Amino acid sequence: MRISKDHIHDSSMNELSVHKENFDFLSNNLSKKNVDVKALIKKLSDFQVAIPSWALGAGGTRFGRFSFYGEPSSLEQKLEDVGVLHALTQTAGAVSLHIPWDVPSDYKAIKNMADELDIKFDAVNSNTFQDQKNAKESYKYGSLSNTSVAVREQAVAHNLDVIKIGNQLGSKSLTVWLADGSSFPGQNNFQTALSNTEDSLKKIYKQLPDDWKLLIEYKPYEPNFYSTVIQDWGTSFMLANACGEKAYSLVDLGHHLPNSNIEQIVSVLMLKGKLGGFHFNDSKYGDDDLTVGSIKPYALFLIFNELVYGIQNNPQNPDLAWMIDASHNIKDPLEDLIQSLEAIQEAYAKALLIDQYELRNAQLNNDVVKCQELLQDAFRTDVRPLLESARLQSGGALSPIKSYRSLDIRNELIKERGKHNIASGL
Ligand code: LRH
Ligand code: MN
Ligand code: MN
Repeated sequence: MRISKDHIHDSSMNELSVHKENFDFLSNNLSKKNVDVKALIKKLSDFQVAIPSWALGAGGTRFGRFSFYGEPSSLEQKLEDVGVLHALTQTAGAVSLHIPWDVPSDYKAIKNMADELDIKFDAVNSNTFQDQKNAKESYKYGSLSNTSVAVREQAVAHNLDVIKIGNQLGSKSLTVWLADGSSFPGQNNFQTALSNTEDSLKKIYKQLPDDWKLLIEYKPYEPNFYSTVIQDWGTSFMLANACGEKAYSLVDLGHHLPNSNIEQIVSVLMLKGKLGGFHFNDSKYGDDDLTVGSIKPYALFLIFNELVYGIQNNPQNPDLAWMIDASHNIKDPLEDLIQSLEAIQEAYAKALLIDQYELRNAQLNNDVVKCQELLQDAFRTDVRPLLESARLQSGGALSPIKSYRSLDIRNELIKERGKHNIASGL
């Protein structure tokens, strides 16, 4: 499924004059506040977020999955879907693969296809939370932390395979998320589990190409409900330090206990030069993987405030791998991802509007009210005309959701791919 630039352009024509009015109004106001609107739009256009291959089909829970049909059933079709997202939004210029869910059969063909669609291969993800077909050892009681040497060796070998696969595609980082932990008190020796994990990670790290990063993702619980080996940013930070300078922490927004101050975690990790990647989603209770910005948009804005500050002030921290890690089963997955991309750009744009100089002064003067005013003034600004303009300038749609619907993309996909339903296997 390819959408032409002309089709996208035509689908945006209806609302062009309204956009122009809104844009002029906003950019006049911002210019009065000395905001460089052009530079801001350029930053928005440059900000690309990777789409996880696993979010393109209908997600779900262990209680059920509902399909929207026309879902991708091969890596090629997943790339096509990312191509659709990127063509409409101009902000989804990368894909993140999960191995072994997405092993390419023809590397050259896949790379060519990605090049044509202007899509890069972001971090590759290993999977030692499921047993693989014909695997000798089981991960039922853990992978890199397992008490069995044979299981640990198998899990290390899998991660090395993932690096090899990623290398052939041009990926530059490996994300490791472990489900390892225990479900009942006494089941595990915490110290042994952590030491085994550190040893295993070091073995993987040793084989990491020089220009790669190892991203260590943490999560407090699930699927284990009593303890998780890499439970929080501190553990991930400790392991990253133990591995070496190419190892970093990865923050997934849904992987925190309720009310955690994620923006502070982001800030501390950037100060220490150890924030390597980001998984965006939103949540009400746990790792809900809901659409970005659908529940706590102000928290997302505060996180972006720290990211913007860190990008500007922490040269010790490398460029970040941005990725969405959200999927649900009651929305068309492509519409869901468009909404997430929009929410990310919106929070980023608002954070860029914060007058950092004024904020710094207000902080130094302990002017608490002014500090809050500065943040909330930026947050309350309707920045959508800036996002629209960034998209239009790059050949994207004024309103990606409206264009997606008016171009009838889901039905086109169903026509091409049939009513094959990967959710139920029908
Ligand atoms: C774990 C996680 C991790 C996995 C993905 C499928 O909850 O966030 O990033 O790779 O979900
Ligand atoms: Mn994640
Ligand atoms: Mn998760």
